[in-house]
Amino acid sequence: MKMVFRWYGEGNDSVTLKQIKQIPGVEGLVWSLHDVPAGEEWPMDKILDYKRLADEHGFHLKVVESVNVHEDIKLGLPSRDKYIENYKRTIEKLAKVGVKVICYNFMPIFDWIRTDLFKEMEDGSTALFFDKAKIESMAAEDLVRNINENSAFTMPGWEPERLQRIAPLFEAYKNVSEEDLFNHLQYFLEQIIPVAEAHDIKMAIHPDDPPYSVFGLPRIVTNRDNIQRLLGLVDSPYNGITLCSGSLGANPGNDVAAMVREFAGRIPFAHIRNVKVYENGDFIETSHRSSDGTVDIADVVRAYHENGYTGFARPDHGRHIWDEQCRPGYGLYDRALGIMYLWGVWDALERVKEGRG
Ligand code: CS2
Ligand code: MN
Repeated sequence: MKMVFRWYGEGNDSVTLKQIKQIPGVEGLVWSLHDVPAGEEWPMDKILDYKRLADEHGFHLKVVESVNVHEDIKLGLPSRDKYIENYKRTIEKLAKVGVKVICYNFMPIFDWIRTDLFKEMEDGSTALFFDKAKIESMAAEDLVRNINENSAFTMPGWEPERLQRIAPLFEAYKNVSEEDLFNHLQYFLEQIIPVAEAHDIKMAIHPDDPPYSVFGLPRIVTNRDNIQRLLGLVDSPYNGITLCSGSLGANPGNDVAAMVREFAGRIPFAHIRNVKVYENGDFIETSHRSSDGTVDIADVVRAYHENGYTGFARPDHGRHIWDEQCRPGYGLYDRALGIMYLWGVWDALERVKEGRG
């Protein structure tokens, strides 16, 4: 398990590289060019600037999250081909700075969806929260406003400029079924995977968050059967998944540890975090500890360990604790605590394996 940490870039993150350097075992940054709109080719000079900065602090840049997929590709429009070409050029450029994994998602319009960015928990910390009934009765426009008014940072997937004209986007998806979305993903993968393979970069699709349809939009990266299907669309080790325990775990019907055991060879990137799901379908992001949430994180780590996992892993979202002012879900403290929990479980399993348990 190779530990990495998501960083949004200078001026775009409350956490500093110096702080990340002090978290045990973190070797690389999970990065992106957040100011390049989805569909555009990434400029080489900006990639090289990032590389210089990472080198100065002794971090590698092997994991990108995300190179976002243009909406026309997900919609299967004729204009998709030019965006796919741009995607290929970006892959070629990323190979030049040593990138090995590209995380992306195939969610229509939005990325993750939550109703509250800073929901107060019993212990006074705050965390990302999803109120199912509220979502079901809410207009998408109101949610966009709510999200953007409550965060000091622009969040990927919630860019106000892009979502200003949300009605035509919804209109465009009106007749797109899950089956169509699978076909559009297949078209994309058939073109992208050979390029990824030639440059030794693994593509790793992120599950939908939450893993079911919201606002009537189709969502396909939601459960074991669909993951198995998408891995078969192009059956190559370069067509992989970012197994996000928190996203998939928001549906208690998903057995995350079992998915790790089944798909281990196709998981170049692991997102490990916990989530507590309530009976009414609401959920809140908790600490990583198994007993704090619905996902048995210790067992998830055990599943990776059993498979001799050598891929990349990061703590995913964290709570906001100790009064930290940060990007929702991306503070320093709780993610650092999460890393130490992951190492604790991992190291204990290593001792047992070596017969020193
Ligand atoms: C997710 C996504 O893991 C996460 O933070 O909430 O934002 C994820 O980064 C993207 O869906 C990956 O493309
Ligand atoms: Mn994730």
